[in-house]
Amino acid sequence: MNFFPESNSSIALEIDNLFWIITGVVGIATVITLFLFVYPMITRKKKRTKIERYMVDFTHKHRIWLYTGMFLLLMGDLYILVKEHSIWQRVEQELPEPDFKIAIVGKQWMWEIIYPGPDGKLYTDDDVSAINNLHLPVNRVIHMDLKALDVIHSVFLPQSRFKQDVLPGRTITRWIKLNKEGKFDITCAEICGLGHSMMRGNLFVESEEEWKDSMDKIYGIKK
Ligand SMILES: [Cu+2]
Repeated sequence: MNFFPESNSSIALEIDNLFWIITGVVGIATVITLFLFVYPMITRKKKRTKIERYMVDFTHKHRIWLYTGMFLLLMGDLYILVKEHSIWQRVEQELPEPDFKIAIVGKQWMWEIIYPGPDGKLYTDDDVSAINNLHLPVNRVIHMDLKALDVIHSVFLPQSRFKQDVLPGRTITRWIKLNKEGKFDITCAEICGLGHSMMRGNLFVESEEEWKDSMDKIYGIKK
């Protein structure tokens, strides 16, 4: 059984593994926490005076369990931190040299994709924009300048395990490398108004030739 949607990016499998690690650690932490609550309750002194009923009556044994439990919870947290660090470092902190650069602007209620135009440079006069359809080449490092025009949106590429909130007035540059050709989803993961559910786009991951053809069409170049 597949719990996740199919994956198409270089980091997807690691993110999925991280999901299971966190789910496992948090699951164990839940059991430990419940035990620490319930165990002192069922093993406490049965006959208590009125004052004792309002007191925490930890015995030495309870205390040992409590400290052991707290230690295990702390170790669980540290384990998650260690496991996620290298992925997070690569995904969020590093920006490998790009092969291609685009911008995505979220607005009520669509995604505007800005392509650099035939000169290959973003933010020049020949930039071309398209709505909701993003064409990218497979196995290339892509830089995406992510922005919002009006309210907070969130660029979510479920199959790429990529999600980034976008805020008006800010440009956030992230990178992605896609490793499977096909048609995938772009959605908004932040409630952004009445038309939020209409903010669906398509991500087309294409081979080098197909992608060049798509770009020529977008740029209106006739062959
Ligand atoms: Cu939105």
